[in-house]
Amino acid sequence: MTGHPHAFLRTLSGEVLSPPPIWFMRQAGRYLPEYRAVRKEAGSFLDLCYNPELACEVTMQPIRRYDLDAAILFADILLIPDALGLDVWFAQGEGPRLEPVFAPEVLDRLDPANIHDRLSPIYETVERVRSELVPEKALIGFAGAPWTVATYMIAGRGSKDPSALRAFAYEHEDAFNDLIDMLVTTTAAYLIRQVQAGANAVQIFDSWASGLPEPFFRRYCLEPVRRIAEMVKVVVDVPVIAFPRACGPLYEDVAAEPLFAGVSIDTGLPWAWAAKHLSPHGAVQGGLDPLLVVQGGEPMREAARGLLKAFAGKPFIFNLGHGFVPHTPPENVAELVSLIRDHKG
Ligand code: 1CP
Repeated sequence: MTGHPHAFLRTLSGEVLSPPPIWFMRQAGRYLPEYRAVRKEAGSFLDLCYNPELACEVTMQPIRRYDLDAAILFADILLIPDALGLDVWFAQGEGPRLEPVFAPEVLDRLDPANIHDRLSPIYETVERVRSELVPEKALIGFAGAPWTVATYMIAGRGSKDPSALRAFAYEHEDAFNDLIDMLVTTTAAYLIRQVQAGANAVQIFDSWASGLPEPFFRRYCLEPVRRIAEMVKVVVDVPVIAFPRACGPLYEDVAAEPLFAGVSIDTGLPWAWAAKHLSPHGAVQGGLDPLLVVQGGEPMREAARGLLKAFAGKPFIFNLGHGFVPHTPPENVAELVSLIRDHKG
């Protein structure tokens, strides 16, 4: 069964739809056999990101399989450091690696002036996807939030212990502020180009926004993302979704920011709290534990029904609290989608 036309964008403008629109973080990726086949053909992960034909193909795969309401551009948050001139590579089975910014001097080498030279294939992917996708479905552009991208740049990889990164920010405050500013400007320019190429909304992923002191969160997570939204909206008129993963009660301040049409909630945020404190400010997206989809069966169905109930009567976009993991069975995803589509609320 298909969803409502334009359901994703309508929900972001405050409309309440039942069933709600559906898309999933990491809906394209290793859990799909058709993705693994294209990934093999492409060579490295970065080769895939920078190949418009193949990146368009993997963006479309989950739409064809599940008839979701929105496609998300296939790319990665680390393309910005790559375009700035930092060495970025993806070690097989180990996740991303970057040349670490161990000293502020490394930042002097970065070149924000020419990022579009490197990123132009991404804009071509957006154009291709937009022309393949039916008009009733949305295309989501995205980028990483400055804080999250900075954590990878400083640590040289995904970081289990973000305290070392705060130490860098405190110790080299001027250099760190310059880095955040550079990421704000380049990310806004990157998102504007994605929208001009055909993206209908943008999401900003702040995956490492948890566990920060409140003033630090406001200064380095909320404020830079707010500035990006402001810069984007001066040029193009699209809804912006913020995903400050696991920031707890600070979600309320993020949701209250009028520049964000919606917020994406993580796996740990209580749904009743979110419905009460976030929904009055706009659309809420997300929430389902991606590991329940690995498991499937009644626990998955029960959680999905609970999530629909928690946000009944509110503008809500069905999604996960974080991305699918590689061992997710695709048939569980199919079952989840049909359960939501058949829901009468
Ligand atoms: O081997 C492979 O094929 C690479 C696996 C993979 C994929 C499929 C990576 C490496 N990135 C992606 C695509 C990707 N990354 C998308 C595409 C669209 C979709 O959702 O379908 C998006 C939106 C991202 C965003 C991204 N990359 C984030 C933010 C969301 C999140 O998961 O928190 C982050 C933190 C990254 C960094 C990154 N890139 C790849 C991996 C495995 C990671 C995370 C590693 C870590 O936990 O540190």
